Amino acid sequence: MSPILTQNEEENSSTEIGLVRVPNLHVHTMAEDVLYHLGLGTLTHDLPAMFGDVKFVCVGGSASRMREFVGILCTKLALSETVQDPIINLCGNNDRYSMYKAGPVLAASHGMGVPSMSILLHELIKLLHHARCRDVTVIRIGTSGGLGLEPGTVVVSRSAVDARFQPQMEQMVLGKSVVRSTELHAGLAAELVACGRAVGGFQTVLGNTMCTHDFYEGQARLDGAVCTYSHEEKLVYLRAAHEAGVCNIEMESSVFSVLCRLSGLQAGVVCVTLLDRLAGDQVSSPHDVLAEFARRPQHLVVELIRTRLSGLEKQRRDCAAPGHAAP
Ligand code: R2B
Ligand code: URA
Repeated sequence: MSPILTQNEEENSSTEIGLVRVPNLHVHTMAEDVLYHLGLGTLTHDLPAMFGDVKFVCVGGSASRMREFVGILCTKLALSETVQDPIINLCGNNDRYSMYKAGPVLAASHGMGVPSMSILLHELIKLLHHARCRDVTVIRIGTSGGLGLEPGTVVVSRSAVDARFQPQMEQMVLGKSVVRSTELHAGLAAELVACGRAVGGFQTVLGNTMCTHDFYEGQARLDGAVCTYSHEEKLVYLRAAHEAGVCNIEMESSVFSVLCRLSGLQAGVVCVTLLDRLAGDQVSSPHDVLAEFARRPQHLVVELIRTRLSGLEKQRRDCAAPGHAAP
């Protein structure tokens, strides 16, 4: 049975401009919301006080990379005063994910694959909603396999696509197939590309990102424990993906795009390529090379946040200037 909302609850649910939308009416009738995998809850934590000022959420696979990202943010954007030293993990008593905050930026790890990303995002979106955050931009920072690109190239995703190169994701809901769009925010993608070019030192390209449910057979690798196709068949598939506009392959962008779209969040995906999948399967570059590659999308996103924050600061100064008419 669908829950009946009072007019007040409906207004609270999503209609205020800029608030993060939770398009699940049941949530708005719950007396308490326990965000189990984040170790947080609406009755146990003051979410507006802890997270109400968040404007940017950056998510990436590993906890150590997201902690490193917050370190770079603090240095480059002078946000050190806004974080505890050492930087603490804000996920209470659950160690599935890690979350760090510096000023208006929240950084969280999402683990590997669609199910892990999905759980994090459901709870993160509700967290942003309960904290009454406004005008939030969400960016996935990650690694991927490239197609026909120099390793170390950064790909900004136009759209996440499925294994048939379609901008959609199929989810089973109550035993029925539901197909949802995985298009990403075009304006944000263009901004991210411009930031990559401004940072420089590496190539940044715009293209489609294929999201798979597996690293080995799902990504047409020959080096998994199980493989039922030939080298030629693998190449036919990867070349077809390339011709369909796929620039890179990873494992979370589809559900990331879907959930952010449905919650009205501006979302972007920025992944570095660790290897060219048309040339091989093994990720065999030395650790220091891979670590430097992994920092590239981080620097790009720091540049986006820097640009956006200085734009907001300018707006604030202009509004405060004598003679400025209130809108
Ligand atoms: C990129 O790298 C991981 C697999 O190695 C996966 O999380 C992804 O999307
Ligand atoms: N991550 C992936 O999902 N695939 C790769 O090939 C490399 C990193």
